[in-house]
Amino acid sequence: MAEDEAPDGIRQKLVDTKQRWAREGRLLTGEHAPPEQRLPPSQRLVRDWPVLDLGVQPAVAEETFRLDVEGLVERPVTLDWRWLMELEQAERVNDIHCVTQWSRYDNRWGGIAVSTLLELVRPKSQARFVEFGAYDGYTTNLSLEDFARPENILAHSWEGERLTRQHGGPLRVVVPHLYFWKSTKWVKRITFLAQNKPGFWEQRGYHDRGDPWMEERYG
Ligand SMILES: Nc1nc2c(c(=O)[nH]1)N[C@H]1C(S)=C(S)[C@@H](COP(=O)(O)O)O[C@H]1N2
Ligand SMILES: [Mo]
Repeated sequence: MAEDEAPDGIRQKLVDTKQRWAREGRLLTGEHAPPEQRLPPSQRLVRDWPVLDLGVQPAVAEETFRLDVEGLVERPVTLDWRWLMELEQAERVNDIHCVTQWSRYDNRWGGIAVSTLLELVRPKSQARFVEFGAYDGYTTNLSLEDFARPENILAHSWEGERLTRQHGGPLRVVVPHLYFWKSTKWVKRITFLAQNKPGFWEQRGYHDRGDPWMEERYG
């Protein structure tokens, strides 16, 4: 698949709309807010949990699930479900901020802390960026610094239950300090890189970093 080609089966109309928003700078107020302000600018609080994806929700059974962690690491691994469950289990409670302007407070995640994954694979000193791949063909990118934050988790559970397929189960990434498009559902691959590699939305006009308090929606 070519780098900027869309994955199969996605809802192109939905992608076109969001891409147009980026071009037009929709939803932007130009406000900034200090991180102490819990609700970032132009966000509204919701109590339900909206589902957002490209229109494909891949069914991945725990038995066939594999996560490849590769690239500039001392120890590349392919984690199967059993291995994941043998790693130290962690919990994190944090807020979600989606670029489509909803935020949701106090989500309790269970899974493997990103710090645990980093200890296992040991990124080489040249590794400065991370690219994520998913079972639906989605990709996104982070700096290693943003990925290594202590609140980040590879989540298999939410509020004590297994994460549902619609929210990215069996395993998703959760990076709460950035807009939620940076949090890959149905994660399949984590690649450590020396250079930045923009992902699906980043190639379509969305910001490279996506800090909600700086309103880094588009870029
Ligand atoms: N694999 C994959 N991950 C993804 C997406 C996607 O389409 N595919 N959408 C992103 C976007 S834009 C958002 S807002 C969140 C939505 O997660 P949720 O459906 O659990 O709320 O997932 C992010 N991760
Ligand atoms: Mo989103």
